[in-house]
Amino acid sequence: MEAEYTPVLLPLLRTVKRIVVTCHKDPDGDAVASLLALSASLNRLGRWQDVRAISPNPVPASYQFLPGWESIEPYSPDRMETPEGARTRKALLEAEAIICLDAGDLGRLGLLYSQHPSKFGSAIVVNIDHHPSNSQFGRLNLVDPSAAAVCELLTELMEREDLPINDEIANALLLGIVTDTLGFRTPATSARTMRVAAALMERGASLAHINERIFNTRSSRTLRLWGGVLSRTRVEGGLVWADITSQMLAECDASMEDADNLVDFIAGVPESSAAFLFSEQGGRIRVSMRTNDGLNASELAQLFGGGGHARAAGCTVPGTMGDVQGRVLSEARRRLESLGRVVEG
Ligand SMILES: [Mn+2]
Repeated sequence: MEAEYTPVLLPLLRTVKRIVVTCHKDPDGDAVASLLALSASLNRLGRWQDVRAISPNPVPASYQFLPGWESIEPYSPDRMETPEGARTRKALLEAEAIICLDAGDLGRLGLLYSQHPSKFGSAIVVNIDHHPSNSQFGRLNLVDPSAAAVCELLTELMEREDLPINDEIANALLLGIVTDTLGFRTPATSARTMRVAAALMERGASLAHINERIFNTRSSRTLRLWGGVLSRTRVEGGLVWADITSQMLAECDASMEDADNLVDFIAGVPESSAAFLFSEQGGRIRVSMRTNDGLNASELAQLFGGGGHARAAGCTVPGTMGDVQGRVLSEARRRLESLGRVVEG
C-alpha cells in the first residue's frame, strides 16, 4: 500500500443522500460479489439515507449462498411490474449517485440504463471496472485493467478509503476474485491478486468454502447441458466452438447460468487458438469468446458491438445462429491468418 493516498470516493459522496450501487447485466461472480460487498460496506458506514444494491438481473442460484444476497434488487422486466419493482425504480430515479461495477460501458447496465438514460446524465456516476475496453463513462472513473477482478481493485479501494470490511464482506470480495480468475488460474492472476486474496482471508474469508460452492457443486441440469454441448463441440482450423439453442436449454431444464465456464472448458483444446460459445438469446446470438496469445478477444468482440478483456470477451449479435457463427468464425479465421497462424480445414 502506498504511503499516501488521497480519498476520492467518499469525498465525492459526501453531499449525497441516496446511492444506488449496480453492476453489469447477466451478473457473474465478480459483479454480484462487488455489488454485495460495496453496498454492505456503505450501509455499515451509515452516512447515507439510502444505499441500494440493484442488479439488472436476478442473482444466479450459484451465488445465493452469500449472506445478504437477498438485499440485491433485480431490475428485471417481470419484477418491474410489481410493487417491489416500483420501489426499486423509485430508488434509481431518486439516487444522487450511481456506482457501476464491472461494466465496460453504460449499455452493460441493461434496463437500468436503457429505460432511464437521462438519469445517468444527472446523477454522479462512479465507474469502477477492470475491462480494458471501458468507455470511461463516469464522473469518477476507477478503471484498472491490470486487476484480475473488480473485487481485487475494490478491496484495495475500500482499504484505502477506510470502508468497513467484515468477514462477510471479505468473503464476498474473495468470491469475486476466485470466480473471475477461475480459481487463480487465468493469466490475469498476479502477485497482487494473491496478496489481496491473502488479506481477505486474514479478514475472515473462507477460500475452502468458496471453492466448495463454486467448483465442487454442480446440478444435474448443468451436467445434462454440458453433455449435450460437449457432444456438439467442433474443432476446426485452429478454432473450437459450440452452440446452445433454446431447445437444448428447455430439454435439460437448464438456463444460461448452467453454461458458466463452459467456454473456458472447451478452450482447453490444445490445437485451438480461440474458443467460441454461441447461445440463442431472444432473436439474437450471445457469443462468449476466449483466445490465446496473439488474437485479441476484446478487439474481435468490439467489432460485433461487444467488449471485454484481451483473452476473454463477448458480444450479442442480431441474426440467426448460422449467420452469426459464420460471420464471427470467419473474422476470427481471417485474423488468425493475418497473424501467420497455420489454419487448415
Ligand atoms: Mn470482472
